Amino acid sequence: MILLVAMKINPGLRRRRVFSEWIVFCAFSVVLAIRAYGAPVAAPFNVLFIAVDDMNNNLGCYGHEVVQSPNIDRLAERGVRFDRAYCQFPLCSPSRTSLMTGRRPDVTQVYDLKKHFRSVMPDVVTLPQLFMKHGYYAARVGKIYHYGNPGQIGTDGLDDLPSWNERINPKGRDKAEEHLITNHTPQRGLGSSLSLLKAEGGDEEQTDGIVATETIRLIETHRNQPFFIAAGFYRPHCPYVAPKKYFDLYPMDKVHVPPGPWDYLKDVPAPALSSTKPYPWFGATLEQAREALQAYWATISFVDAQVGRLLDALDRLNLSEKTIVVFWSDHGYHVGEHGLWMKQSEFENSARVPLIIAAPGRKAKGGMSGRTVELLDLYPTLADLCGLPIPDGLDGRSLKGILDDPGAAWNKPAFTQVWRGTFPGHSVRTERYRYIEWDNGREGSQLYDYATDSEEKRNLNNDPAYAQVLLDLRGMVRSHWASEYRPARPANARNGRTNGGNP
Ligand SMILES: [Ca+2]
Repeated sequence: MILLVAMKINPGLRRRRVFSEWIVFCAFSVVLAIRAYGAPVAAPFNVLFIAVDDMNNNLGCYGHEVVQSPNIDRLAERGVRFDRAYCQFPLCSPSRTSLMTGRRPDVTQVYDLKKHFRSVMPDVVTLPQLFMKHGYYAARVGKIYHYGNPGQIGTDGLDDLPSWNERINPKGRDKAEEHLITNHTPQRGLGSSLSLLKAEGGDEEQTDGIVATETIRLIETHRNQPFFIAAGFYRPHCPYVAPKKYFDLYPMDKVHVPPGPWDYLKDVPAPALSSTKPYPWFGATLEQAREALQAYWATISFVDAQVGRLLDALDRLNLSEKTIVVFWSDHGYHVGEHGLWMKQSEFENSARVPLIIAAPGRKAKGGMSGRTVELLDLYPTLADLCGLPIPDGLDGRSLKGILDDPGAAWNKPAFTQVWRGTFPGHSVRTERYRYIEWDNGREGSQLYDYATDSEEKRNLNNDPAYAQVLLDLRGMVRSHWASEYRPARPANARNGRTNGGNP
């Protein structure tokens, strides 16, 4: 108004001068507003935190030629797909605890499926708890912390009450129809079996369909306040139960399990393979293993469809530009490689996880990063992206720079550990190599060069050409675990049981 009056009084005033005076006027007004009302605050981002259980990288966006995952692929197009993302311990509870507290397993001392981190760290502030402390609504639907799967579906599992404002435990017809499941490994319980069901009925009757439905309901209800909402899916964890139509995506002539022989494994120390007993594939036949793989892929596509429902809901509610979406699996999953099935190995297919972050406002869209990142990096990353203070004591590092430039400099390798009864297995992954040692080397070691051996068929630990590489990597493992990450002895070390259960 003032400028319009000025132009009327002096029609010859130059346009540039009007513009500069307008800028001064706006700046002055902002200063007055700040003095009157305090600093302006940008609308905070929401977080949609999507967890899947036991999903490996058999996904379209990771280059798999058979598996159909159009919705997870769609999410990857919106953000960054991490090609070398690793869990800290390839078992449910230790991995999820590490991620949710931002601490390594030797800090949380959770190595099994029973111990709760609050018994060791009673006052630790978990990731959703941090968001709650800063005014967010935090809720989970389904499995975020450990949860016996399928045994504890419908309960709170090994949850952490201080982490949430609200929590929902779906239970679908898959629980009521467990008696219909075919178990190819009848000596094993459903939670660690090669078992499957081509289910009748629609997606929304299944537990994971209800996870999506309830998550969407929470988003709708809380869309006008900052939220951290976690959707924890139970599949593709066994038993591999999905509606029939998802099995039809994978005709058996497309389903192939590595048939062996595994002569190259004579150079591998025994603990490297002891996660699968009886060996191979828990004693299933080749045909049974193929059926299990078909079913595993069917459950991936089923979960993918539920992820699509969540993304559609964000679009419908105009929340996609205000909501950071994270997609992660708690660890990888063997489907026959090296004769192994499931997790708890230190090979790539057990330690590696799918990880996608789509963050509005970051520059990289549809990019792939080859940097070695860890699930425990998620805690500082989400705090950083949302402008929350990052607590002291976290072991991860923010990935924000990689979300702008997937090739950004990065010098942090990924560390993964397991237990074998009375001794640990420690490993480090760089962008080219993995080194593993069992009981600090007393039970053997492994070295792989992924530039020349992507399938881990040549253990190079005795190859003179790699002597210096081995020394360097061994030094990284030993310095990492020599000080603050000195391993505690797991409670079950005495009886030698670290496998099995319902991870
Ligand atoms: Ca798991």
